Amino acid sequence: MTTQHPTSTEHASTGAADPRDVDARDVDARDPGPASATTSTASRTAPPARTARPGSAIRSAEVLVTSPDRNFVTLRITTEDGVVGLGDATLNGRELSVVSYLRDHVVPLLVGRDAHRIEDTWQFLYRSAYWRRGPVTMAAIAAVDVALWDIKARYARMPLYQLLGGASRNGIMAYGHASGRDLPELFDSIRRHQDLGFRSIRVQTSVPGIDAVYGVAAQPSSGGRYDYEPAQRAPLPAEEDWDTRAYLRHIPAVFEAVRNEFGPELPLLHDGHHRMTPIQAARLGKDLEPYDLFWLEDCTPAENQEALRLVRQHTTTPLAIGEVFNTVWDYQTVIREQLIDYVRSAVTHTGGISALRRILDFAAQYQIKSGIHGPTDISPVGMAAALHLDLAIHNFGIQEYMQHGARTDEVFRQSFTFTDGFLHPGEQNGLGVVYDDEVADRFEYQPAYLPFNRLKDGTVHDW
Ligand code: EZ4
Ligand code: CO
Repeated sequence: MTTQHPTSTEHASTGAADPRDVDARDVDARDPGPASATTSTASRTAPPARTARPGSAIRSAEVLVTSPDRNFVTLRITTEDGVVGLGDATLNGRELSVVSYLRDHVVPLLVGRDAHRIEDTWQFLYRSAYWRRGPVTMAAIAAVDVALWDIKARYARMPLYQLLGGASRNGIMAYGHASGRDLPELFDSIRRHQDLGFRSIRVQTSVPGIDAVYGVAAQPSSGGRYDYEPAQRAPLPAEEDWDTRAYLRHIPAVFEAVRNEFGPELPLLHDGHHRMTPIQAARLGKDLEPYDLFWLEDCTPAENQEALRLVRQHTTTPLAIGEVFNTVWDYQTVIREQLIDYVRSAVTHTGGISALRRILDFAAQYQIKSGIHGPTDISPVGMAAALHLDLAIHNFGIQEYMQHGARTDEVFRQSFTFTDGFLHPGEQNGLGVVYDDEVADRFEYQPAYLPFNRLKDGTVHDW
């Protein structure tokens, strides 16, 4: 798979300035205004969404695939004015499905539409497909939605968060991923994250009796990256092990040791990654109460929202869920019944900024806060979208932040900052991300899979 960007060379940029903003600066002069928009609409048979403002009509939509440190799928939309917007469409381990959904079924619908009509385009893509929801569909819609928000903010010559209502805070508290095979490695990892500036830390460890487990990074001694990247470039998925009883015995002691070492203040998080039954999750939540977790994430498989009722009855450990959810419907029971404390959806996997904002506004009525998903499989474009939303919403909780590799940062030139544990999307117009085709083209798509789990007797288990 190669990238598709026929106009890439004319957009190539080497300096810090974004050439798309130069395009945007002249927009007012070319904008024909409402009168000519009416004329234009009347003179054509196409629906109004396609023709209302000729300058902001979508000229091209390109699906870009690159694999600097891992695979990323990006949608780039360009208007007749030459204003460019980016959207992240990366679905870890299933990347090419979204490429096809976009290229074969969505791009032909976009060309000629008015880029300003974000809500109309969202509803059109959601409803006209007839087949609703699902990670592939919603990642594709998210990419369009985010690219159109990027474009609108570039036309407005504002950072995107200004269009979402402006800043509700000065900075975005981020948590990092510490892990270790044993306590000394784990403590070392937590200290390294503190040195990087993180003030909140997710803790994952190996479990005695389990050979390979989710969330434990390659350690510096083994020469690998210090944070955790689960997808592996290989023709087949890696097999990991699971034993819930061993896990439930081990984890509380780990958190006791971490609290003793790092004191009561440090916010600590943990990811159960959908592996427990409701009663097992209830027990873990209870056992972890003395260690005052910021949250316990994905304690049960997320398809059954009602499972959280049982967990909730038994524990005051705050619960976070939703990284594999796609729409507000996946949250209906857990939000309305106040079964969770944090919404984990990514902008990228849940229909974009428009849709996640709706979910978070619904959550706000129940004092439920955001905890937007931010692993390395969310591209810098998806992360930027999350940061603009984080800054603007009132019910912000925390933002997950796994730093991307240096090659990824070369492909996606970004404006965000990370200072003393707080992220900020920066003040560039739009999302503040520029896609460098020349660098991206050096890294071809490589098949990669997430691992899966088997129990000791060979049974496939939730990963
Ligand atoms: O396993 O993003 O909370 N973070 C996570 C991630 C997910 C990956 C899957 O693509 O659970 O590490
Ligand atoms: Co998770």
